[in-house]
Amino acid sequence: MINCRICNTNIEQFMSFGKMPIANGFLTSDQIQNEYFFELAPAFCSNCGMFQLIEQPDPQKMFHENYAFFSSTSSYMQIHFKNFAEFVMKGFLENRQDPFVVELGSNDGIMLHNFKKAGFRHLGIEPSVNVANVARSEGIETLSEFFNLELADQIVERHGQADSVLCANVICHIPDLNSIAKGIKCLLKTDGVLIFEEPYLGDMVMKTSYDQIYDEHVFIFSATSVSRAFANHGLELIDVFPQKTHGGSMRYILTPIGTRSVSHNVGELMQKEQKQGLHKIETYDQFRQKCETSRKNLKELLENLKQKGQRVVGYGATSKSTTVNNYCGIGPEHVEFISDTTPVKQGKLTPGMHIPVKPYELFTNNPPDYALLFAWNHATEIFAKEKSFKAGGGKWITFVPQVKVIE
Ligand code: DWN
Repeated sequence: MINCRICNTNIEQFMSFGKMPIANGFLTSDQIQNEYFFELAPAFCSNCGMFQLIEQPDPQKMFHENYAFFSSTSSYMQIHFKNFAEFVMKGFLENRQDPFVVELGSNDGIMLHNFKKAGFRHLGIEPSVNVANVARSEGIETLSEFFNLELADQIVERHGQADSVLCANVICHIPDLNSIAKGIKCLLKTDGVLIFEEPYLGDMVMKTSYDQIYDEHVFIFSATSVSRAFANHGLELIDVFPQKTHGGSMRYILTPIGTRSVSHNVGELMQKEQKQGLHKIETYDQFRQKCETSRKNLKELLENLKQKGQRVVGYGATSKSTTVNNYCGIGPEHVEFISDTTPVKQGKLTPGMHIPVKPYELFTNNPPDYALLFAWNHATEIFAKEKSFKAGGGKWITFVPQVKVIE
């Protein structure tokens, strides 16, 4: 039993995915003996509605100078962040005097570069130095530090308060959400706006996309949990916009309480969450059963293909695939290698199960019989790019929402 990270109520894990390594901890063979593992176990707090991990490794173990995920590897995500930036500029920054935008977890500058191009004052906060350096090389102002109240004070002193604080796939990574919310409240102008988007609990439960659960994602949010967590710090959820990215995300808009009217979208989404049963612990028991079924089906499918001598290659060495491979027990005996376009992942082994990660060219030069789509959230972009794989008789395997071979 532990206490909820938000409201301190006693909570218990409803399942365990077992011992897990760092999701982005791609490694060389000489690092295997010192590989770090922790127990990946989620819990749901029925008091404040927060879905969370019982244990999360230290941030320095996950985000550092060798961080392996670069947002700009997906061309679809580049378009998404251009649209996100325009949504903010048009909807919240027009007619403001020299507005200042801060992005927490700005990665390689995929979103901020749009603000820079449009001449906005901007600042990115990105603790992983290697990805931050990519942004800096493009002239995007970036600090490599972990965001907290102290840093918020320093930013305000140096640049003044922000008109807009933005985050994408970041807030759900930070365990001390209460402290982050305090920092954001301090950083934001009284008429400023906090906008962030994250994988959505409703989608994860509906699609059994349990691979959203890994070390970095200490929370999986819903409108209900976001609204309650930020209200404690004087920030009000005033609007929500569903997003297709990362397999189903939600964009949340928050402002200091009472400064803007609340859209009907918020109440409607919360009602939908009740109907889906996101507030009930039984929902998570059913989710656990579906995860177990998914694991059984995927393992059986891969064992069958192995017996038939079929070649299976993974597509996209995602963070999410670390959960799938370690939970299901999928190793190099099932998946020959995983193809990935990210140079720092290539030539390494996947965390925990040690499947080799190889350059994309090895996939195209010698296509397998089956490609296991770990980057299922980028399926539209990938299927458009890989028409010749299918035309040549190659088949895709997916596991979200169900394990199946796409004929
Ligand atoms: O929250 C997070 C999300 C936003 O991004 C982070 N904690 C880490 C990361 O999670 P992920 O690794 O599961 O994200 P992706 O975007 O699903 O990763 C896609 C992977 O697939 C990358 O390594 C790039 C690779 N890829 C590829 O090889 N060919 C991607 C595409 C689109 C491709 O065509």
